[in-house]
Amino acid sequence: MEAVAKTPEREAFYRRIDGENLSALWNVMGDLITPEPKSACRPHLWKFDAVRAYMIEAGKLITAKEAERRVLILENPGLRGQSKVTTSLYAGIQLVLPGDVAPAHRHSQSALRFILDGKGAFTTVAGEKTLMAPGDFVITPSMAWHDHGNETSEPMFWLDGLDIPMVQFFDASFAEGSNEDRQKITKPAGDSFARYGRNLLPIDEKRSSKTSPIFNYPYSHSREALEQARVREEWDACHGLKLKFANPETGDFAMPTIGTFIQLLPKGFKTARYRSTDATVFTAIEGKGRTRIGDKTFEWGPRDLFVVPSWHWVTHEADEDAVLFSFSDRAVQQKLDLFREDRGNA
Ligand code: GTQ
Repeated sequence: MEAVAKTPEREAFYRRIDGENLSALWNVMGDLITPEPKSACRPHLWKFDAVRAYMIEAGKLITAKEAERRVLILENPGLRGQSKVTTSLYAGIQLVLPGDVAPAHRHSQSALRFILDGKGAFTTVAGEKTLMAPGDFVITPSMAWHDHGNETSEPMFWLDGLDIPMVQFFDASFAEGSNEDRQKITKPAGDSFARYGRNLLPIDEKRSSKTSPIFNYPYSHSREALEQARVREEWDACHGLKLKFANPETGDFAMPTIGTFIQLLPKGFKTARYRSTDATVFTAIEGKGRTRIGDKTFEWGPRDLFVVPSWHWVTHEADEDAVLFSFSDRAVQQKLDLFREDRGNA
């Protein structure tokens, strides 16, 4: 849209109304209502090994207890200083060292963990403790008590994804700490999965939470699902083979505010171009390849992380069998009738 011409009379008028906390729509219309998404969010890739080295340094500088959470935030280069990986989402890398206690707290923000490195550290969520391994997708629902620890002899690194900017946008943040570093464990290990993860659901149960009752989706299961489906060789041109993590009670996304996905790109596969309105954070679990986002190409291997902004054309190419985990705000956009995608001609 073309800028409205300036005249001395108009300028004087703008100054007068400015004092009354008023402004003229016709000067800002084109920035507010754009013909297609225009985002400050930029494509970017973080090499895990580089982040890992800084995390080890952070591990010597501060305990998990003092930090509350020992996390380095992945800041989108177009959104620096805002603790955002995309306009609506937060991402960070968390390190839990042997003996660490990340004390119990709870907050309105929902969190996902995607385990990158290390095996056997735990998180306790709403009274159930779960041990985690690489590729596991773990959920902390809104307002659920959670504390993390590591009783193994090796460090654990995971990707944190939270809806912090969304909650900030709505001014809806509540948080509290606990007097106990570790919450009481009130449920046997595996309880949630046994009740909800086996295509069985407790009858007559009134759950009000919109978050999946399964809070650890183990990688062994995700990988097996991909491997089983691959034998049919029915590849999606844009995605290879892509599955969403689902809430078994509703079939909706596992989290109310964040959509999470796992996808297999077989060796040599090159996807057709695709774009969507949900800016997406990706990390590789297995394999290596490259992703083209707009006019930039990023080479990735295991544990590297990259972000695709809204409405940027993206193609992936795998040099060997590759598995990608990703998350976005699609869960919200779809509920609000805002989600759009474009499969090119595929
Ligand atoms: O583990 O509870 O990356 O509360 C940011 C905020 C992790 C957590 C983050 C959090 C957490």
